[in-house]
Amino acid sequence: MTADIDDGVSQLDKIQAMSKFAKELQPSSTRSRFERNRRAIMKHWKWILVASFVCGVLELMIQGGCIGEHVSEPVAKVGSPRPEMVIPEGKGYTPRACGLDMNRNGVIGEPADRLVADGKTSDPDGDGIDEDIIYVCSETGANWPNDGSIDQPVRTIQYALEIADGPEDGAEDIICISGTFNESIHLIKGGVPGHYERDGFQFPKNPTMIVGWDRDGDGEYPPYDKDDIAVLDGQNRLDMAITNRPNKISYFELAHLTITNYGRQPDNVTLDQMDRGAIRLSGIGSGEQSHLYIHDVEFQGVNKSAPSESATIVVSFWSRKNTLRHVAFINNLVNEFSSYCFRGAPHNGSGHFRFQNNTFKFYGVTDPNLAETAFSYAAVAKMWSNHSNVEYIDNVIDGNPRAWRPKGYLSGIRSGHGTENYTIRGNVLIDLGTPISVKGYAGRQFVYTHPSNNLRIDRNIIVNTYDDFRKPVKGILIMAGRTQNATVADVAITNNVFYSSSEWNAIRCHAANNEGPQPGTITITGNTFYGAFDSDEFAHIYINPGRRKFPQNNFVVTNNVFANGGGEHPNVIASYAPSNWSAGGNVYDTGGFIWAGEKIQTLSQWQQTTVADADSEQATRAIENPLSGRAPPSQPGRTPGSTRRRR
Ligand SMILES: [Ca+2]
Ligand SMILES: [Ca+2]
Ligand SMILES: [Ca+2]
Ligand SMILES: [Ca+2]
Repeated sequence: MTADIDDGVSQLDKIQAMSKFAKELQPSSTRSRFERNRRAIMKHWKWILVASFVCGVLELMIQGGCIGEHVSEPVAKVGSPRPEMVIPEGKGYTPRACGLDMNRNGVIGEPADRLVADGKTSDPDGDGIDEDIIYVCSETGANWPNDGSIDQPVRTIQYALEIADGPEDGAEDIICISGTFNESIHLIKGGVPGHYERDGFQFPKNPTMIVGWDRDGDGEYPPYDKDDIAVLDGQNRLDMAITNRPNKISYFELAHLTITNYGRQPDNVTLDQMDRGAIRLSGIGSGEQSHLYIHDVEFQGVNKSAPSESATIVVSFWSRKNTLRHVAFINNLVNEFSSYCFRGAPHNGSGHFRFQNNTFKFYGVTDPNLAETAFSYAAVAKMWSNHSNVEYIDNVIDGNPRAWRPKGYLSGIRSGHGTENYTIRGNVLIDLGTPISVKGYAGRQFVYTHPSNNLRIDRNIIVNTYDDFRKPVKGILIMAGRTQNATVADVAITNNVFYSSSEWNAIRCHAANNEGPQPGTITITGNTFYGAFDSDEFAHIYINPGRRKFPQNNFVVTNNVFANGGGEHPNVIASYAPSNWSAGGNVYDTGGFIWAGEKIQTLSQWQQTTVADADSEQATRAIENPLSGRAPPSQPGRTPGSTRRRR
């Protein structure tokens, strides 16, 4: 935490610059716009009535066929158009010629890393052992009697996996693919055990690989190199591209190809559980699968427009009683998917998962005749159970709601019950109903050995520009539980930027339980908040334990900037008075507060009531949408106009 705050020194200038810049470019805040609209309505109400009446008559005439075509279909509400957004550099997926680190030296894309699938190199990782390289071409290849050599490529990926001899000979099997394949494949044999470390993560050293073939030999791989084709196409009739279910292998790397048009068919009732999507990483039963690495893959239209269901998952972590360890998903595009991208309950001891530099874009159901549940409960990631050490770093998640109009919860990253040590850092989350949430309790059927704990949410940019979600938007949601083990303990929310052009709760905290003192601390430090509010139900920070008996009492709220674009509404709403409330160094909007249900109008009253925030100030700040392209690209908040910082 200290490091985060120290880093803030350099960030101070940025936020000051941003606030100043924002004032110049955005002289009229949403708040004054509301006021202008209200005054305009008061002034011209008679004319508005007349106009409404004329419009109503015209509409009746149109519907009755008096004017133009008869329109029988209801016209969908379009809502506000999406403003232009600029994604900061270094966030999300970037197509690249080579994302491989074949010589395992921690540097990606060197000349020495581009020898795999080049059609000639027999020892592409340079370890002195010739790998078992099998070439597959969907057009010119032929299965038996071809042997998969460069001169005799086989035709299908599944056949290549069948003739691969596995790890026992000490040479890993590398399948190089060229062409378009309409296959559902299952993995058969894993790689040679062993790993190497890069950026603090264990990657497989000698994995079984399925990799796009650099067929033109220029050192550039598909899908970046458009001259090389490597596509698995399910043609909207195949359920899954790659499954690890039957054999549950370890040491596997999938790279440089496209997976498209799998899953999705809504009426296929013959599907087995959790098998609709692109990849399933594990199976049922027992055991451990480790060192699974997926990178530089473009997932296009997997489960696109499929109804929301728990079995509809792009990359399934479903692993009943299995342990999954060292799973990395780096620099991939998941474009236009529905329901879940990652979902499952990685079993006890599972962990170190890394999701880094991926871009996710939702595209859910659009058939208005489907039940409301078909539009609900989608998430990029929903994982629960006793696993630990999960990182989401520099991803871009786009809810894309204007394209498909979600009705229910639309989530980014969900951390379920029993999870520990989650790091959610540097991500850009756009137009999601619940961008980030953490849960401690999920029903009586589960056993709880400890609370969900140590969630770090740092340096993310959370933006909402969609005003038509059915449920109020919550930037970060912390949920309640039943017991001290079935709840949420430590959560640190630091250096993030929250921005919504419609009303929301940037942080909504229900942390509490029914058994005894609530464990942990909620820390909210160094963030910038901008919210438009239309009522006292909404605030930047909303704290309410509901009916739970033991609410969270430990809060640290320091060095944040709160800007309120929507009127005289609260900065903070607390339905009770947390007994250990430590706050300071904040800049609050002039909108006031609610504490233990009582409205507080001024900062001095707030300071007296909470016995905190002595060095905070109350001021109006104009905050720019951080993705507008006009604001500095990265700008965690912190004490603008003041050098006072609290440690
Ligand atoms: Ca390298
Ligand atoms: Ca080798
Ligand atoms: Ca082998
Ligand atoms: Ca190439």
